[in-house]
Amino acid sequence: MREYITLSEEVRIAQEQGKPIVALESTIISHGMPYPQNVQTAREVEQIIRDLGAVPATIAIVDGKIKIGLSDEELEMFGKSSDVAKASRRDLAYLLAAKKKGATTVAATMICAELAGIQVFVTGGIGGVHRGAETSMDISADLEELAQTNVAVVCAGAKSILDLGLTMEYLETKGVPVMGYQTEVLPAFYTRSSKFNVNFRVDDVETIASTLKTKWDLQIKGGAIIANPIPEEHAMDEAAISEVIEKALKEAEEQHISGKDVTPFLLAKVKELTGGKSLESNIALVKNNAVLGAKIAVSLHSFH
Ligand code: PSU
Ligand code: MN
Repeated sequence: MREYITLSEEVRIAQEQGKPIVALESTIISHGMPYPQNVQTAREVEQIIRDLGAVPATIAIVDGKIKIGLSDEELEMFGKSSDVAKASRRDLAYLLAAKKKGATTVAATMICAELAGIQVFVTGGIGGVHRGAETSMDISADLEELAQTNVAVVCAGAKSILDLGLTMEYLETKGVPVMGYQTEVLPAFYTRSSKFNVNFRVDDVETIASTLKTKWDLQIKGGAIIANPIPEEHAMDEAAISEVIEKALKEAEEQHISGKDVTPFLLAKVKELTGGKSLESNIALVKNNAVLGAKIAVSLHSFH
């Protein structure tokens, strides 16, 4: 196992000293935001985590290794390169064996984090059940991963490019708890609310951490979602974002986009149609999630 994993110096020392570590994904850098904002955001998110007493570990596939913690040069490379594959569960083994570059999705980052003994992972939004999945069968591997891999995912909910109701049903079937941080309703990434409720409203970090500890103590396998609404001042107008998403979905259908290209296509369209506003929101919500994730990691760590 160890032969496939390379820890950065910072992460290696953190593990030796028994410090709390927070995993971060790389698809958000390579496929989620434009350069240079992607690299700048990645660095700022890492610093937020350090300032709160945890250690960041951005995860990616390079040179036949799972890198847990990226150097400045690697971050820059992932932010700039156009030849980085989107790496989900099914892609990991091949990308490692073929020594190709891979930016890990939520599913793949969870796998790698668990291998490295990291329990908390911060991102923007998760994949889910796509609209029309009853015929397309397009359901993100992120959901199945949440069902089986013991990593908590802090996110701002899921974008309404997905069917949020079906996504919640799927998570319920798989026994994945969705906790809302200081909210009863499932946030929808760019907006603070949706038509759906979370399973549990939790107002304090300690209860989130002790819920995770209890779940894993009981060996109830799988992760958990901690849904953290975007800060009010950065939220987008609900009607405006819905219109953009409808347009993006229509274009995806017209162009017969399928498979792993669906999510990146929709994300790129939404960005194109909203201009800078959605990028600004995206950056703000990831930073907000980093604050919460670092606090959860520190709290969870205090039980050890
Ligand atoms: N949703 C977002 N931003 C993202 C993604 C999803 O709002 O960057 C990325 C994440 O890496 C997620 C992946 O794990 O897309 C899901 O892709 P798919 O639907 O193909 O599983
Ligand atoms: Mn898909």
